[in-house]
Amino acid sequence: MAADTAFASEENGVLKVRTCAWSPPGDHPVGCGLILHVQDGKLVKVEGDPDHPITHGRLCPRCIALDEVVYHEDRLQHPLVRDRADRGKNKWREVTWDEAYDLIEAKVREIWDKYGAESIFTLTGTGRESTLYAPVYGPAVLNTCNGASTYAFSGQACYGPRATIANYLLGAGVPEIDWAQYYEDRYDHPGWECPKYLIIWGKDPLYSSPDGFFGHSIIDLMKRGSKIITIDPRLTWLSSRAEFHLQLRPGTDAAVGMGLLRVIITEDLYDHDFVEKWCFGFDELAEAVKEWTPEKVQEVSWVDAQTLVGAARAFATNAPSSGIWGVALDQSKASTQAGQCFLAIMAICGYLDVPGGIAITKPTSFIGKWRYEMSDTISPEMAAKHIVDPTGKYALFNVGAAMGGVQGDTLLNWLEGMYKDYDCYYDLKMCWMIGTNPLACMADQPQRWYEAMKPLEFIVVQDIFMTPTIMALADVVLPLSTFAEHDGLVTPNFGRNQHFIGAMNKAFDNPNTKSDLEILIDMGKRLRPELWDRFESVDQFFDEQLRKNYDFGLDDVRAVPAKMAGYEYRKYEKGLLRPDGEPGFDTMTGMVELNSIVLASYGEGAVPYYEEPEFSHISKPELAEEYPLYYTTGGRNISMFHSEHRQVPSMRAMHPWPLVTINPVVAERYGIAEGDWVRVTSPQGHMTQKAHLTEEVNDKFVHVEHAWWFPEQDGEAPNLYGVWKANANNLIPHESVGVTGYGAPYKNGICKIERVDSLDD
Ligand SMILES: Nc1nc2c(c(=O)[nH]1)N[C@H]1C(S)=C(S)[C@@H](COP(=O)(O)OP(=O)(O)OC[C@H]3O[C@@H](n4cnc5c(=O)[nH]c(N)nc54)[C@H](O)[C@@H]3O)O[C@H]1N2
Ligand SMILES: Nc1nc2c(c(=O)[nH]1)N[C@H]1C(S)=C(S)[C@@H](COP(=O)(O)OP(=O)(O)OC[C@H]3O[C@@H](n4cnc5c(=O)[nH]c(N)nc54)[C@H](O)[C@@H]3O)O[C@H]1N2
Ligand code: SF4
Ligand SMILES: [Mo]
Repeated sequence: MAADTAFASEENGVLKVRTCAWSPPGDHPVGCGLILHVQDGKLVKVEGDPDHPITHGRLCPRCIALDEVVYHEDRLQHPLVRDRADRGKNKWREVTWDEAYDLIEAKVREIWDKYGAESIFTLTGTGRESTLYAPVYGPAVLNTCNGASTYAFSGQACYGPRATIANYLLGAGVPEIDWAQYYEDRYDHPGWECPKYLIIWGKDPLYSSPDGFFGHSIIDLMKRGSKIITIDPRLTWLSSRAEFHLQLRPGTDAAVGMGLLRVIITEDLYDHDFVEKWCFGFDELAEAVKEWTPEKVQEVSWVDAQTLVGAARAFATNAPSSGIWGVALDQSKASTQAGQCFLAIMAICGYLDVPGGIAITKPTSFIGKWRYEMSDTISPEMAAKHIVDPTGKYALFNVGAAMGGVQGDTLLNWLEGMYKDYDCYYDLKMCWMIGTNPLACMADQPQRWYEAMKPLEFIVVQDIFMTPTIMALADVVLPLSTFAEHDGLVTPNFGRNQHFIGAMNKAFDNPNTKSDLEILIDMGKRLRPELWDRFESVDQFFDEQLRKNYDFGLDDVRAVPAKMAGYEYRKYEKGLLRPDGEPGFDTMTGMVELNSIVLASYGEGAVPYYEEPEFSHISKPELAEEYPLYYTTGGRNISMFHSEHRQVPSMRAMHPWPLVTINPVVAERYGIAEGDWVRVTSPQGHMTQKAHLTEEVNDKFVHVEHAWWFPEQDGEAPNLYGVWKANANNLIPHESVGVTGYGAPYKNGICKIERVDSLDD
């Protein structure tokens, strides 16, 4: 590492390298500014970069503990291989990179010849850095139709639903609050206004900083006067400071959304001018929400009628206001309807694309474009073999959803052999996992996934640590470099609403490890040289992608803490959203589609409607007698990113055990005290976590943490680091998804609880 670059300087033998964080270790593309202090080639200190225009030096504990990850004794430092017969056993052999690559290449060629490339699939996870490159491994390296963005995820219950709905209804990328994120001078930017109210719906951004949204900016906005409306079953920190907390029954978001819309419409609080000029289908929407009186909403969702009315009035009559919708909306069968409500509220109040409102951009990014080009490299005959549900379900996935990929429930059914009698069926033989640990975190019914993946002939995974999934299933493991050990670029919101581009600058070497992009290029050259031979280095790759799309290159991005995107308001009036340059939105009608012809064409409702969650006291009253409580799962905590950080000492010290949060009144009813082990059972399965008694949850539901495993326990099968014991996804039903195939109930179901003696009960 040279000190004479725009992003590094040396002081008293300490090299200070400016960089933007992403992953590994896991994170979303917030791209927080860091100064990494390096002495004798070793990371000695992590500091926030005060000049970074978004984070201004602020960091959360996971980045501060970066050295504990980099130098952890369990860190994977060599490629590992194991005989297929030894899956589940700790019988790894260290090999060189070339040996690992030779083995993978030979096996892929054998599978291509024997079974066809369609028998290979890739799996990936949430928006880590790998998210930019993982979708390319399938089509452009392995030559398969079953690659791009395939997840072991029932209902693809994260981001895909929201991205798709935004695409169809607004013709735009993923909407964000206008938190002045596009400007160097941020909150001082001329013309920017502070939102008066913020609806924070099914999201807890202070802990999650999701997709590129710097969660702490909510506090910045509150300090500048923004008032808060939360829609959340839990009394979160933000709910406790909110003007209105709509404490709903998990999974009833569409009812609350229609209730809010009804108040705004019947009390004539909406923006007539915007609705007349720019919205399609207002009358149909008004008709659809008519029956959702505050009283009816209260009956269905348990949200107090007066709180609902107050929130709707405050939000609609205080322009500009804004809002964000979180993963809780994706994680219910009714994700589409809830999303329709969110976007309709923002649209009819006139808050789209105005200062202090909802920021929208075209869903394009330079890396995204490259990704789509590279995904287009399979033959039409191969593309025709793409796995879809042969019974004709999930029509949207048959034509390609916004994020592509094989629908998660369909994939499990396919692996389990459910479609064996259909002409289109073929056996799957190989899987490559890039940035996912499905048995611990992503997969519903994880033990079914485990059994279904076992017969595969060959499984490759890349990671920084051993995981339960790797121990259970992998044949080859490739060790990854952390973001401090490689070069990269950070693209907030994955290019679907990108407020800056940040340079991730390598601060020190770890020669035994590689990044996702380096592995991609290496394997691409071996397996499809015609696509990859022209890439000589990672720097050349980034520079080329940038220059194709902007008037600057890699050095220009590296020269600044963050290259800001700038923003133009009211693009729909100026012809800046549509490819034809006409005013309006980039939808079929040129308007915001409150009545969605596209959704209707996929068998969905054109306007929102309410459907009970599949497992509730209303839809299954008899079952609910046995399972009298609701559960929700997976609220994020600051020291862990999904299944990661369990082996990082200071992060684990902050959160030593998986916690099920229970209201003290309920706990007393079941004889449960703080710290007791509690078994939670749903109609689908059970798991055990430690009781934490708190009024964050009311007396009708509990909150269960997700993605727990125990790196300190025996890793070999059947224990697999205790991955089945506290696994929230044992509770989640398979194929309880929306009409389009999107949305699954990871955050709403029914359960019973009991005190048990240990984690093993
Ligand atoms: N019950 C319940 N389950 C849930 C959720 C919930 O709320 N409740 N949330 C769901 C959601 S929203 C999501 S998105 C999924 C997430 O699920 P996944 O994305 O599968 O997350 P992890 O299980 O943590 O697996 C990621 C693995 O990638 C490794 N890794 C980290 N950084 C990188 C990188 O840059 N490149 C590569 N190649 N690997 C990396 C990590 O070490 C880790 O082992 O979980 C879902 N599971
Ligand atoms: N530290 C950390 N950060 C993360 C992650 C992580 O694992 N750790 N994961 C990343 C990923 S992949 C994602 S998708 C984002 C997610 O980040 P967020 O969108 O903020 O999601 P969660 O924290 O899972 O849940 C948000 C809120 O939804 C509430 N909720 C639960 N059920 C319902 C419901 O039925 N309706 C409504 N309206 N609310 C409900 C929960 O109580 C919680 O407060 O975070 C990302 N950031
Ligand atoms: S949000 Fe936290 S963990 Fe993520 S990059 Fe920023 S400081 Fe690091
Ligand atoms: Mo997610």
